[in-house]
Amino acid sequence: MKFIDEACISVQSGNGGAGCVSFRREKYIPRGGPDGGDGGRGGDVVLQTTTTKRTLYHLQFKKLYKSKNGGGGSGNNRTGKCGEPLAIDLPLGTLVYNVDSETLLKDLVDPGEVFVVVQGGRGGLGNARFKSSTNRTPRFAQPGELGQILNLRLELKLLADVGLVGLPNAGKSTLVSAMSSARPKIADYPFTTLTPNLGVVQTHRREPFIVADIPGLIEGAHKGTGLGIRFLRHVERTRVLVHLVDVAAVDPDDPLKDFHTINRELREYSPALADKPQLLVLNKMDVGWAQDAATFFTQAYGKDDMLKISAAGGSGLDQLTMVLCDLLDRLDKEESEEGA
Ligand SMILES: Nc1nc2c(ncn2[C@@H]2O[C@H](COP(=O)(O)OP(=O)(O)OP(=O)(O)O)[C@@H](O)[C@H]2O)c(=O)[nH]1
Ligand SMILES: [Mg+2]
Repeated sequence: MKFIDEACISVQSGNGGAGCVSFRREKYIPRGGPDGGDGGRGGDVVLQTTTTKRTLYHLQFKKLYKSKNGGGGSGNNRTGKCGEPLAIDLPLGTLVYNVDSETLLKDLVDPGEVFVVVQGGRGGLGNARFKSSTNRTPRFAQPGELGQILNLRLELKLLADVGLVGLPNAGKSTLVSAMSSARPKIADYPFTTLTPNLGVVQTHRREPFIVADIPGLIEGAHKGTGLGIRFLRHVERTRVLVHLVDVAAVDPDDPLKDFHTINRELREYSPALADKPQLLVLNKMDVGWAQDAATFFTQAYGKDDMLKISAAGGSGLDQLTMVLCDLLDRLDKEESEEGA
């Protein structure tokens, strides 16, 4: 299935049903008075989150989503039927914008969240409601209120705890597949990953956390080179970035080149993204010249606060998981203290 993270749709709520003009007609009850019932309410259009959808692909085929109109009132004071609401399923992390006013209407982040995006029109009042001492036989009723139309732009920003960034081929997908049960495509060429993948990491230390693997970034990504920019927004909401550096590709003459390229692209895209807590991880420590390359890197970097792993060989992964757990625990604590 295609990974679609933007969709434009229109939603229209149902019209309210018309109120009814009717008079009670029964044998032996002459001039029984007005008994026209009210119209039923039109159906709402609701947006609801579901964990079974991961993209906005299912919204590509239809543009207008309309709920049912309310039924008209009828004699004997019968109220019309309410129009059925229409529910649209959306993945977690969907932002809902009003296209015309360019305002954010809702950010759907919780599982099972329900948002009434347009309310159905109210039903019109039947003539029984207009009976008064001065008008005992009202011959009019209200029409139903019309439903509303809204043009929406839906934008998906994945919700993950950890975002993986790095050059193409750094081993991001290998790492996600080693840490979680996700099985993204892995291959020895750049741009293997074309769309983001999420993996759930199970640990005994804390509740599971989610890692997002996005396509590799290259120089000029913020200007649209490569694929990365389209997907950077999917790590915008992560709490921690893991910056994966391919140690096998470290250039002895300029060991920090790749590292700086990625950080520059992050900053150009969004300073907030660049300022996120970042964990530096050297990958492919199993290759022959990895130790030397790592030494070049550390010397140029000036400190040794990084992890060294082999995503393919499995070494250092337990430690990486532990460090991420600690970091997420710390952020949880900080957030709860700020909220208190
Ligand atoms: N020797 C070695 N090779 C690795 C390691 N991790 C990944 N690779 C290899 O590096 C290549 C690229 O791995 P991917 O996981 O596809 O890299 P990626 O960062 O997801 O690449 P893109 O999706 O193109 O951005 C594959 O051939 C992997 O087998 C490692 O720890 N050691
Ligand atoms: Mg990949």
